[in-house]
Amino acid sequence: MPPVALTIAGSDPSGGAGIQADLKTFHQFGVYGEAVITLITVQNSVRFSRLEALPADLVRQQLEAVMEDIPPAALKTGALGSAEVVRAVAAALAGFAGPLVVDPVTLSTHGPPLLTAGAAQAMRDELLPRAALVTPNIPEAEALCGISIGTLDDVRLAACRILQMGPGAVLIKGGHLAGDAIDVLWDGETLREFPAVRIPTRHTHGTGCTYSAAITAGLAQGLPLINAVSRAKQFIHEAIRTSPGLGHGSGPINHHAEVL
Ligand code: PXL
Repeated sequence: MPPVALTIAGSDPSGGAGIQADLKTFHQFGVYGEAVITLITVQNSVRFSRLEALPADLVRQQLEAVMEDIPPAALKTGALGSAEVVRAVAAALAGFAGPLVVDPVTLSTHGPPLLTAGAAQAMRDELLPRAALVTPNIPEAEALCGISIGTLDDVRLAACRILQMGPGAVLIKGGHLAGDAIDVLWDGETLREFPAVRIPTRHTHGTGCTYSAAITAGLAQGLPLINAVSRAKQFIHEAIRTSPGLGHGSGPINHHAEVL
């Protein structure tokens, strides 16, 4: 039987981010993908014009249906939308023993917040403590720990602060800083840095979703966290480098990139 991974996230109809990116990434890694939808967006590579959060009980029922029949080996959360959905997900996951990757998505590149302020608090309180890994980008790390991040030293400090919120490990992605994209992984014992040469491109839509999905796929396959992150980092670099050039704005990355 194939390894199974689940994403709990929002829909991006343009296919670059959210549920669509997660499923394509699971598939590319040879993992059977499941998807619980939390919210629906109206967007493309140029505009983001609407966001509808689904009722929390609808999210909970989707999750229960998946869990009682084909429970995943690993799962990730993406955009959750409301505090009610965050709480419903946390409650429904109470009996889940596998690794949970939390992508603390708060903002899309353009458009409204994908998480309300109350939902951000609920995520910190109820989801982060049970996460094996949390994967903020720089603005998300700043929002989580209240530190303004301008240097790699700031990133390391923020990683320490975020780890104190209870996850097993934190991966802060450096793509929003100047220079090379250096990601910092801290698990309380070992600090690992994953550098990659910056690729000059506007086609980076869905990078965060795809990255955390690639890590989740690796965990579903039984890879140690550090190996799952390292392989996902290579994949995401290659996916950005070979973006298909679709769309009139910030287009998608290449979900068909080679998995090493
Ligand atoms: O990349 C963050 C993200 C997550 N989930 C959905 C999105 C986006 C960004 O656009 O649309 C549904």
